[in-house]
Amino acid sequence: MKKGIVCFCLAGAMLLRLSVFAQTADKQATKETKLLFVNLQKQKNNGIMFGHQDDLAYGVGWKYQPGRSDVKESSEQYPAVYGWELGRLELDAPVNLDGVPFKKMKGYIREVYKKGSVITISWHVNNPLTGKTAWDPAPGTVAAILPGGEKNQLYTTWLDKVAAFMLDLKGPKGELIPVIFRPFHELNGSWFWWGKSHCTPDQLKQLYRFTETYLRDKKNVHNLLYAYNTDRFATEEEYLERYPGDDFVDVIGFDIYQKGDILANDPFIAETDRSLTMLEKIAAAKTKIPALTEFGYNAVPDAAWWTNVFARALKNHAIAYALAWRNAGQKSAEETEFYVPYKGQLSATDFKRLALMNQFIFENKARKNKLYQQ
Ligand code: BMA
Repeated sequence: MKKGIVCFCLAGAMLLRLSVFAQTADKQATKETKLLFVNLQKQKNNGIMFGHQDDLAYGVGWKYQPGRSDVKESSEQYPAVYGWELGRLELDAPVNLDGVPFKKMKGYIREVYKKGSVITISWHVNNPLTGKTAWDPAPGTVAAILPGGEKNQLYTTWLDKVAAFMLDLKGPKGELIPVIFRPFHELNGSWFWWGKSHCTPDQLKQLYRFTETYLRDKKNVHNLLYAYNTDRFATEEEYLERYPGDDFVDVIGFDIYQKGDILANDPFIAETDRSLTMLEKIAAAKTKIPALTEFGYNAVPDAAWWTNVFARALKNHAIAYALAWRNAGQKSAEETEFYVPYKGQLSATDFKRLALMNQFIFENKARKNKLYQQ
């Protein structure tokens, strides 16, 4: 090949790489954050990373025992994605709304980053207008925290705490650890104060943009990828109704849970499959990363659910990851909550089969993908 052509090709390749880099919502994102974005885009075609909320902190029947993980104990492998939750950080509480100490959480985050796994963080933020929980849908809350609103100042002090948390996450070389931040999740439902019935699409978009701009430009937080995420949805229009814009989003996803007995298997497969098809179409058009941001079937009461239902629902899809919700265990005399099997649970053998499928990526394979490197 002639020298001129070589130069031309090299310049082209560099431009192409830069243009891919430029797609993170935060144009000043750290090198590792931009690399995570680019690498997740590529990796989604080679398997779906399996994730679990609060995985290392507790499981069914245990809490804070080093090395333990229900995913590891039932499948023999650790997850590739770890979900954590900031609710109550805004109140300066030492533990989050599910009792996880923020100090321990930071330790787990540093530990899994070193192993090459991915971190995503949600925020069931209290209602800034009433001081009650995220599930207090007092009318006018979103309007009250937008600029000019009576609680805007309070809300920014809460964002200061989120910023301090994110900026305290550092890797071995002092580099900031990239996090997929997922605020205002399930925003087309009406159970949270930022939900559909409690604000207009425009107000939600403004809230999302304000939050991101504040963290990025006022607080200099540059280690975040932003995840926009709905609950179940029926059409692309519904999905995008409250989308804050391509310049504010890196990951797009939705949350879906199977409910009822195993007769609900087929509808769950069909709906998940259909929704993922819509999600991938939107992600491709916008060059965003598609992910299943939360899923689960509480107490997994079907021995073959993992390979027969979950793997089938995701079979024709190229998404970056799927995050199972938390293994809270026995919450009260009447209520148990867990979404991945513990050792010996009814679906554990089948879950182990899932962890061996090429379709899924657990910690060992994720490490080889070197998601934070060029
Ligand atoms: C919900 C439940 C709650 C928990 C909340 C925030 O879905 O698991 O018990 O407090 O998520 O993590």
